[in-house]
Amino acid sequence: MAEKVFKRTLVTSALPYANGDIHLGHLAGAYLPADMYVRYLRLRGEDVLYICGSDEYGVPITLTAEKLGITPKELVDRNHAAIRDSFAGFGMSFDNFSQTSRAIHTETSQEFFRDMHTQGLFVQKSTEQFYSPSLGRFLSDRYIEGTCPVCGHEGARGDECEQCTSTFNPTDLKDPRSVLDNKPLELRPTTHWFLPMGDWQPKLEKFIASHPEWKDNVRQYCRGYFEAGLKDRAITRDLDWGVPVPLPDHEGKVFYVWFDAPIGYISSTREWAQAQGDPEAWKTWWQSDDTRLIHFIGKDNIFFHAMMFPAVLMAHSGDWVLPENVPANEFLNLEGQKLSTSKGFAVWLPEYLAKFAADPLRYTLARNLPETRDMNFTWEGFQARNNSELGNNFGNLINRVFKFTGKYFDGVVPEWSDAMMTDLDRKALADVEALLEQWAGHMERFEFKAAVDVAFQAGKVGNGYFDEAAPFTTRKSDMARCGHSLGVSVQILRVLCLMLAPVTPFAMEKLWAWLGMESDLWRGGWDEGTRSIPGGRRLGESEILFPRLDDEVIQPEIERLQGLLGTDGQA
Ligand code: B3M
Ligand code: ZN
Repeated sequence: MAEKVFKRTLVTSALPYANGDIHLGHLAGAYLPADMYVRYLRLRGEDVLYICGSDEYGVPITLTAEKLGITPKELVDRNHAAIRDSFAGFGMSFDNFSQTSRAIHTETSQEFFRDMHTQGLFVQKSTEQFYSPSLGRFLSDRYIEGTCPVCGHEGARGDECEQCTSTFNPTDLKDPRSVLDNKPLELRPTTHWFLPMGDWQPKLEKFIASHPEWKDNVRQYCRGYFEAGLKDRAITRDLDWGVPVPLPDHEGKVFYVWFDAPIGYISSTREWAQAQGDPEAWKTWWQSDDTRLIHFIGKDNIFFHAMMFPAVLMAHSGDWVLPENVPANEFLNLEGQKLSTSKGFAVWLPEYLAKFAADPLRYTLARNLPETRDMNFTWEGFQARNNSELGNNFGNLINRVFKFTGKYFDGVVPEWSDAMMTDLDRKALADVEALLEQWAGHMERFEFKAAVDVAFQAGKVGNGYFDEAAPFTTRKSDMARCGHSLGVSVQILRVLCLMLAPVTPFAMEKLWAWLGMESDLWRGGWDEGTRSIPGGRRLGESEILFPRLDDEVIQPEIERLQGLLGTDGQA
């Protein structure tokens, strides 16, 4: 079969839940890899749109708002602004970052419901739902805890068991109680709309089978669900905070967040189109078969992105773009422990950014991405990556080349030429070119950790070359040779700049400018970046790109986290 040709790529990152700040676990899962990918595509001059927004409905929001004595809307607006700002500080380059509590999302998600409802694709069922007499409300899945009906694990949450990964209906739980007050729950009748996922199973199986290139973890998850058989999924809830179900006699009923949230990608694209002054432009991204849609998510969101949302897109009338890939990451641990937001055992992005630059964190996380298994972040590792990799490998090379050129060649790229090439020069240039190609292959295949490793190797090649060509020695004996070696070194920096741009964009935008590049790095900078920089070009004034991080600034961070561990060493 001929490979499909795509004209544009629509990238999404899971909509962060607007119930608190972003932490490192989020970043390593659905955000940094997506941003690196998007930046890579922009570098290559591809047509790409990067869409996100905050996910603002659901019970946790109402509970937090109640605790703070504000309305849910006030809470999500506040959290949305904070999340948006810290993402910006981290260098997330969304084209649009919306909110699911905006009118455009109400409209879009209700339209989806209406379309599917009119086609008769939902079923209505009277069910018994857990009601908390002590709290006076129906409780959603995540506030229900009990004993797993499959493996007997006592802390099973709502509709799935962490221990054995089974999913079920909360009513299957034994000894159900509320996680809010630990009080028992009772079943009360209520009526809801369901999406009969089983009806879509054959199509979904075919769809997933047509993507053998998807990551193993994602395919395995899907297989597990298929084997168990897809069940009806409730898409409405008894709540007052959510998108109202657009049917008569449905007061007090809203969409289940996982029905409306993925549609948020579409609402956010519509909002983007309106801001472009071309309100219909979103259709090119969602309704033409030459769009490549990529959802970046954490592993806990696989079901919704690989099955439920595709089923919704298949079900809605007309042709919609289905995800071409769903690169889901595993989890990031912290100092060898599971993150726990409730216990504060996490590193929050705003706090991080108040003290440190974004690039070293992006780099460290990229080196530790949980692509195929859970990974670990430690502050000591962060310090080491910053000092010995960003600082000593990359920063040092960049610094040496610029300082040397500044001091001995008046900041102008010295003349260098084919005629003067030695084996050493040729090999260094060929090596970085080959690494650049490898790097691009990894980026295309969502292998970001491997890509950054290749960039690191290229830095080593550059340093090795500089040491061996030794312009600091030839300066005294052969100025032409010295200049030539620097000219070659400048080419290595140019290639390094491309490879590091998606991971450390703040520093590389500076380097790009210092190298005197004329094009916009993020609009096809690749073209200029893969052409030689000629002798005679004036370079910019460089500065230290990756300052050292000393123990004084790292130690307090380690201590703060240790202080949160119990005497048993657990968070
Ligand atoms: N809000 C992620 C989460 O909080 C969830 C993602 C929605 S993506 C449409 O687990
Ligand atoms: Zn279980």
